[in-house]
Amino acid sequence: MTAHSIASTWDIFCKVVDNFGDAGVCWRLARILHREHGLQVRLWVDDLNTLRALHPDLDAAAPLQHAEGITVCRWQDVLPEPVEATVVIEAFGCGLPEGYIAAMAASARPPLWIVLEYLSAESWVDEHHGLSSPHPQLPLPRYFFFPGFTSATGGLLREADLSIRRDRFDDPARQRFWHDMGFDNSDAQSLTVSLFAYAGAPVAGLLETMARDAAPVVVAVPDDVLLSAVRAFFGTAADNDRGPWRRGALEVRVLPFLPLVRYDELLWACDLNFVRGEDSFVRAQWAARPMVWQPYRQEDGAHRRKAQAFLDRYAVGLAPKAKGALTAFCSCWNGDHTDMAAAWRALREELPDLAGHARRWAGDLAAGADMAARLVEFAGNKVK
Ligand code: TRH
Repeated sequence: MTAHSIASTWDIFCKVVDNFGDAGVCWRLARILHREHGLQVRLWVDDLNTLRALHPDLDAAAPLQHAEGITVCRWQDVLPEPVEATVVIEAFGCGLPEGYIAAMAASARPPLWIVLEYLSAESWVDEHHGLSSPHPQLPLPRYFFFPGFTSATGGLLREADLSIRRDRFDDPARQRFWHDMGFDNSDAQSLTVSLFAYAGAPVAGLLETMARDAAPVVVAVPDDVLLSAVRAFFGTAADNDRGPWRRGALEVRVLPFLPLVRYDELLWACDLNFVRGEDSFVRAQWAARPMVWQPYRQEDGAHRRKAQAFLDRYAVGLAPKAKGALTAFCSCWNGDHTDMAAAWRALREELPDLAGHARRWAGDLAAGADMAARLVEFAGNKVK
């Protein structure tokens, strides 16, 4: 029996801790499982407003609705019985409802319980991916599933047609994108940058540096937490002031928070992408453009180890100068208080090399199976 036929109904549980990443990853996973693997997927989310920001067709008040073939349920309304799923995904260790766990245990064929973990490039992930962690009291099989960058991990989420869509995104498509956003396409001399980051990022320093650049820089900022720092930089406090703002070589454009599918287009339309967290970080890699990552900040400093582990992997094959420029800029962006102007100059100089490298990196990563395919295979091997 194939994984496909045995694991046909999946429940995904998602709690939005903060921001968009939890919902983004779960929605993307649900979509791929349904579209590419023919699975019936129910996505339980505790915060439909956040999911709606990514997929605006959703009704944030509906207890149950269907979108793109996925059944989307408000977690508060969860009905524990009967448990029909063959596989249950607990995203990012969010826990499952007690009643649901009891119903799983009471089922004649309890579903396979998979805890989907956060992405990390650290080497320990290879050993932890796929480990069993049975429920301490109940007879329920449970496994850890770690996304990652090697063949020993769960891989990265990627739609089957993503590379083709990216490669078809040519100049006219780019112009249409900017036009749809209400802007003329920036001229060919401008460096176009998307800027998605957490509120603590050294935005003022970056914008000041870009304003002094020798060539024009166009920065697109999504309508999110960075906007108040950007407004402050341009000396405007009004929430309804949406620019565009100019200073020196710099032009800043405010973009609406885009639906998930259009966010890819923004990444493809830019020469350099600043991304954060998990899902935008992965999308920027598939975009095959130079990128600067700001990991989600963790109290114990784990984000620094994550950033280092990623750079260690990513920079393999980069010329020493480009590697040095990328490493120095990333640590400056992530708060090491070094000279932003010098770091930016070096990064800017190395962008052609970094662009070639980003393309190779995306190609190498895409040679492996994507996360949803690995998950389906994993489940197929466990559900007998
Ligand atoms: O929003 P995030 O900071 O999410 C974070 C991380 O996932 C982090 O690991 C987790 O611990 C924390 O949430 C709770 O960054 P991330 O992961 O990049 O998610 C952003 C999502 O928003 C991603 O799916 C892309 C999407 N997006 C759009 O759809 N449109 C937009 O305009 C933008 C800027 C983003």
